[in-house]
Amino acid sequence: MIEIFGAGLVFICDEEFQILSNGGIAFESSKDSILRVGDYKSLCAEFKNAKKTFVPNGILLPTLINAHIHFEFGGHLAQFCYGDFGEWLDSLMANRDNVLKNDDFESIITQGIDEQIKAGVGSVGAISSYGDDMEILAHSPLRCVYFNEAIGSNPSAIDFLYANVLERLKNAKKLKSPTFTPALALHSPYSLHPIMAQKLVELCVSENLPLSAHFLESPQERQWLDGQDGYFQGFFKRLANIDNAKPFYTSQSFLEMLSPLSNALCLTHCLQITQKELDLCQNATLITCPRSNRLLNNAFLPFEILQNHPTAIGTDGKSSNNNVNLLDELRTALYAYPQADILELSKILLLSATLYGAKALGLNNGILAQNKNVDFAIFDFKEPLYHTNQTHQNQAPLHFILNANSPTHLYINAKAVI
Ligand code: MCF
Ligand code: FE
Repeated sequence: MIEIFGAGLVFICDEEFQILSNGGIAFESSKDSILRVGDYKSLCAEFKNAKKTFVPNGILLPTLINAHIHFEFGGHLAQFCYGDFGEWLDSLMANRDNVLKNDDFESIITQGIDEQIKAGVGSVGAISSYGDDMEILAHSPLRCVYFNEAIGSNPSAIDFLYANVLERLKNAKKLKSPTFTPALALHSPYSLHPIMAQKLVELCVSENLPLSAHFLESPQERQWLDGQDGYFQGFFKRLANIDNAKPFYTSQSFLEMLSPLSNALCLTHCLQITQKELDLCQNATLITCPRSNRLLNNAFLPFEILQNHPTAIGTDGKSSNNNVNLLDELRTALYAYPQADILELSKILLLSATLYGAKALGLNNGILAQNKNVDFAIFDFKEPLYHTNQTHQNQAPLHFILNANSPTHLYINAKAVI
């Protein structure tokens, strides 16, 4: 049977941010491929026997994509220190076990998943440091790119840590499905031995796995990679009793190591990135996590970068946020760039949560178009959001970010989740 869903406004989420009035999508029940996108009445005429749903005041758009989230830290409330990256990392190292060692671990992960679905998120880039959230995510309705994170700088522990990440990847591969993609993450240039990093990059190239890394997040990281001193000098002394530790990479050599990757490479945060470095990572999609960046580093990704380089958006984990609601994240971002035209910014942000999220994670969704996955949401409002400004531009993208709360319909993988 063919199903048609339509709404008063449809956000296609292509580069031009096309908006259809009274548009819709058609697909075959349980087949994860959009048949047609277009005018609702024309679709109904074409597929006469289809099952039809139309939401007059609704907005139909691709399910949102939370491109960077750590579900494992969902139990965190207020044990980590905010306002300075070094203080945050010290507090995380000191309290990590308490936060992770939670009797109710399973329900914490489930709550994080529910929070995604309730905010209209259909796909996530889940960074996992330990692997304990793997099964729950693989069996959840979410479409998940599951990044098994590698971390470790001490040469004597590398063999163990490398074997551990490979083991987690092997387990993730057993769970592979249309909605669960095994992948790898390199935690960051400051925390990862280059021998292990190099091997993992080669694995990603040969097996075509998505790769994610935290990159140039803090002034401390910049000072370490370029100046070889500052906070991380003390960090390695305290952590491993190393005198005169040296960074493993320069920012440039880290990017050069990633240059063979062509498929789904994401670099998260990048608050300190320069134009020269951006030129070196044309193969990557950036991911910004505005609230995490404000809390740990007192900064937002510069607007010029958001505007000129494809950038996805994520909530990061509760380890650096008050919740993992992507709509709240978009609202914060809307207020973070007062210099930008607010309607243009709204469109850029919605694309960061759809089109560019899909690019970052290597997914076949994030846009409403023929042959894309049947991943869509409808949000209903008590009145139409259509409103034009003096230049006759539809302000619905802005009003959507301000007012969207929870979808009335949510389909992932052609299945109704809400
Ligand atoms: O994205 C934020 C800030 N930057 C780095 N790491 C993390 C973030 N949120 C959680 N983390 C985790 C990371 O996955 O914190 C630990 C790792 O498990 C840091 S250990 C040096
Ligand atoms: Fe993170």
